[in-house]
Amino acid sequence: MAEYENILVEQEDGVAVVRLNRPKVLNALSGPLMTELVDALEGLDANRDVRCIVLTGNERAFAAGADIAEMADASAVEMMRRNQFERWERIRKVRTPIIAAVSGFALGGGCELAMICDMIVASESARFGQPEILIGVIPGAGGTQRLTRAVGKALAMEIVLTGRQITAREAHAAGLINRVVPNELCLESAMQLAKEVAARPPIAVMLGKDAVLKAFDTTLEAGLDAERKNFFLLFGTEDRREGMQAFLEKRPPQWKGK
Ligand code: CO8
Repeated sequence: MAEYENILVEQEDGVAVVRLNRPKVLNALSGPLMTELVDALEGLDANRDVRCIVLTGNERAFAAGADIAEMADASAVEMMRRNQFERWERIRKVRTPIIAAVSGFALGGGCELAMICDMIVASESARFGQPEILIGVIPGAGGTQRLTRAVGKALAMEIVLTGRQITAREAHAAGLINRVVPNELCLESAMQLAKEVAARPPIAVMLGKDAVLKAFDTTLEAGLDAERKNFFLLFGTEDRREGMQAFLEKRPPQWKGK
């Protein structure tokens, strides 16, 4: 596996754990960190032994946003030239499910990174927010869109326009995250969920993720059309035959990923 400076990558039973690792700056998402993250995620996505990915930080921070030091003197043209959002588009195209395990701060780009994941498990200590307004900008990596779709206009508007952080419980009540767990169980709980996903037939998992994401990208008609095509496609897999046969024979299925 590649050697990285800003992230750590491990693998265990079909689940890969990617840990953001710039603790001194609360995992601020610098250009080099994002480059490594995209490289790692794409590598894991291409690895058939990896069925689910957990993305995490440390106890104090998942990530406190883009690296402000990197942007402080940048002009509009310079920011445009950096084309940093191309990396975010590449994360969006990862087909393997990604679960964020969030403790501490998930702010700005950190909140956006959690939201680009497919599920979020959070510690009681987690704080979500889009504080860009407090430094004179607005979210730039999908925050105004994904947050609004997840929690609705009223709360999204408040978070984006005031910069207020919300607690894990508030995020859970608003539908932003899957579950809130005691601090010490966050990674374990995300791993448990990841192992459950990893134990399911992989092609169906991939096409299920693809279809759910279509609900964000398209009209209902186009989304239903995509869902149906994925559904039909699964009838071409060996795992589909095995799943139904195993049910009828009252035995556990053996998935092959074919
Ligand atoms: N960028 C750079 N350094 C950071 C960042 C950051 N986002 N966040 C924290 N740090 C650094 C601090 O400067 C400090 O460094 P040092 O020890 O050298 O002074 C260290 O991390 C610890 O931070 P604090 O001392 O501030 O810790 P506190 O516990 O007092 O406060 C907070 C924690 C509240 C999280 C505070 O650090 C903070 O407000 N951070 C900034 C949060 C923020 O504004 N995030 C949004 C940034 S803009 C953005 O994300 C736009 C995204 C668009 C696209 C993304 C592209 C990647």
